[in-house]
Amino acid sequence: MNYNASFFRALVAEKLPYERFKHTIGVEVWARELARRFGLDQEAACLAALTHDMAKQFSLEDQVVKAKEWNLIYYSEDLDNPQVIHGRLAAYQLENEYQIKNRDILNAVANHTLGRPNMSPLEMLIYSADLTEPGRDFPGVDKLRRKLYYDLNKGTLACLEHTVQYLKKSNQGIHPLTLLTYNDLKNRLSE
Ligand code: DGI
Ligand code: FE
Ligand code: FE
Repeated sequence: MNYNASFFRALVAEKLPYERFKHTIGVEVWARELARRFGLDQEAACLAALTHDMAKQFSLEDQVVKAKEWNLIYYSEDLDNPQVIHGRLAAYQLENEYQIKNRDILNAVANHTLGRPNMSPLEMLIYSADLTEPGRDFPGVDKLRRKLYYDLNKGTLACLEHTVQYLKKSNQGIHPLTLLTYNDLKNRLSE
């Protein structure tokens, strides 16, 4: 079996609810365009985009069970809002069930929700494309898209700023990795 973009496109079409599938295709299209723009591997970007939310085929309860079984709980805060762990589950599946060996793809999928310090260009691209794909609609999303298209680093920092502000406003706990990622990127860009 050739586990390429076509394979995963068909897999998520079958396994994910329609709205989630539509979001996934939106991330694929936008991630490919950004990869082209910044001279990154377009095939890798598509594969990461297509698979980033594939663990959402499992119920949240099952996600927690699998995350414990596969040793993918890294912070006690992961369990405060278990919505944040599905990327790690998908990366684990890609590596262990589908023999995907490209570490950058695995990292981009694993870290697409919270980021991590020292993200690679592909990791930043998937993190940001997830938030700003064509189907997303929230105040300021066009500004984020423009920033991103102009500059991947600054655009990603703007995406993190947006996320931190949004979580604060809606009184949700900010995960330590979100803060670490935000501070890391801010420091790297001011050097
Ligand atoms: O899977 P998606 O819906 O496409 O988007 P996502 O993977 O970026 O986010 C999944 C969920 O995680 C979403 O409900 C927002 C939430 N989230 C992201 N960062 C944080 C967070 N929740 C908390 N409490 N703290 C965070 O830092
Ligand atoms: Fe996600
Ligand atoms: Fe997503």
